[in-house]
Amino acid sequence: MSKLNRKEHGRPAAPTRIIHLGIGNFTRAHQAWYTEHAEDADEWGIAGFAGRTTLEPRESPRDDALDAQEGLYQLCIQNPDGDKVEVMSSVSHTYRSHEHEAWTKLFADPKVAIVTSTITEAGYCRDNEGNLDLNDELVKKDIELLKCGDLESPVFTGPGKFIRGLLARRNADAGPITFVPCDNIPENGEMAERIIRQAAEQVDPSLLEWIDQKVGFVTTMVDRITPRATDEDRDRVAEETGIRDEGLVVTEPFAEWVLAGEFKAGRPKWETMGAKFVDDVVPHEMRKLFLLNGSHSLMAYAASILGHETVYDAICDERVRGWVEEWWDNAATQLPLPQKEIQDYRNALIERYKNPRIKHLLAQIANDGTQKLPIRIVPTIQGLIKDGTVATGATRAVAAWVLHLRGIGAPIGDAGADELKPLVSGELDEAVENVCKWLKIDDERIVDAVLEQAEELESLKA
Ligand code: CS2
Repeated sequence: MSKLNRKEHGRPAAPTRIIHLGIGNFTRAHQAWYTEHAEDADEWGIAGFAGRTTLEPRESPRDDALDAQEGLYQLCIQNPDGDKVEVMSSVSHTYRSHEHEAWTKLFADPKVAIVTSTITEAGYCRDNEGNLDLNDELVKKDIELLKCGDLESPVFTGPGKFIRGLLARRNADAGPITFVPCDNIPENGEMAERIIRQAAEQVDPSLLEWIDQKVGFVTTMVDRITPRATDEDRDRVAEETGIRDEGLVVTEPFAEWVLAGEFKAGRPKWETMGAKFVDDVVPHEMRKLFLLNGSHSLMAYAASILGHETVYDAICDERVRGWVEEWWDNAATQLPLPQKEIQDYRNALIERYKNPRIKHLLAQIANDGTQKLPIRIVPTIQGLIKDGTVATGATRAVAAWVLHLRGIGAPIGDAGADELKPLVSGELDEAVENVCKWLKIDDERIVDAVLEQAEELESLKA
């Protein structure tokens, strides 16, 4: 069985012009794939940094594999009728999260033009108001260190790393650069800008003026369903290609990328691969966040109570399908888009969910609900109650989440849930009230609907 290497399988590494923080499966299925096939791919290499915010460096077999394979990996696109496997070579180099020196050096390199990130909602270290969380111990630590002008010692948070990079870039007079966050967060460009500016203000206010002149922030909507690859996937693809790859990524055929904003130092021709550059990403973002991610979260909590394990199993159950359609009817009222476009997207989603070859675990989607519910589900509840309507498709997701927090359905994988556990341990009606309060929902009619649905869902437990 052969191993991946650039001489035999890929093209030579392109010069690094993009730094990516959070080089996980999603980026390798999405941004790296768009970059791989862009017309000017030979000019744009990605330096991929692991994004974990931990004090102890953590190694994973995937990181080792990518190092050994010179950044190459196989991308297996799972069409309903079979695999299409490609070797991806746009990641020119991979780094561990603790390779701080390499990070600083790359930021100081004038050739580098773009910083992309997928560090999840939590990685930007925001408080409940969406500002930089100045009470977070790691944020405090990073700020103290950077304040002293120390660009040598490690910093650990996303904002800390970005500021360290920008200080190094300013010191080197290396010119403009653009941040392109690729997380599922509404208006992620503005969000990153706010966080970076707030961090700069703490560390060195004179950096703000330099940021005004030199740093661009682009907002994006990203989409491609990317389940974690399993041993079974790795075995099957090894059989198909003769290459054993611990860094294998599996994904669906569909991909979408919509971007808005100014790239101050150039960018790859991603449009040649289908990326859309628009003036306003917000309607696209809301469409994806509510219809796709919202239905994902609903299924993750509600369908797992019925005993389903994957999105495919869930959507094939008529009862779950009905819940999803009801949620979509609610969410559609809040989208500033033509009904036809919404309906087409709903139809396409059903097809994507019904791809029998995508084993997308509900347990994977259920992670980090404290970050997801407030942006995926709650805005629709709040929007509809203004007209006196209780969005029962949306409240079901909240009801199922309350049960999830009480240990029913998919397991909890959410550091943020620690704060909620004591609030959900008593009687069900108290738990519902507390969770609604936490989600800033105070209308009695909504709280009652959540309780009723929680009781109903509990009775359906597999
Ligand atoms: C999912 C997303 O895990 C989740 O929360 O909803 O990862 C989803 O698969 C992607 O956003 C699809 O683009």
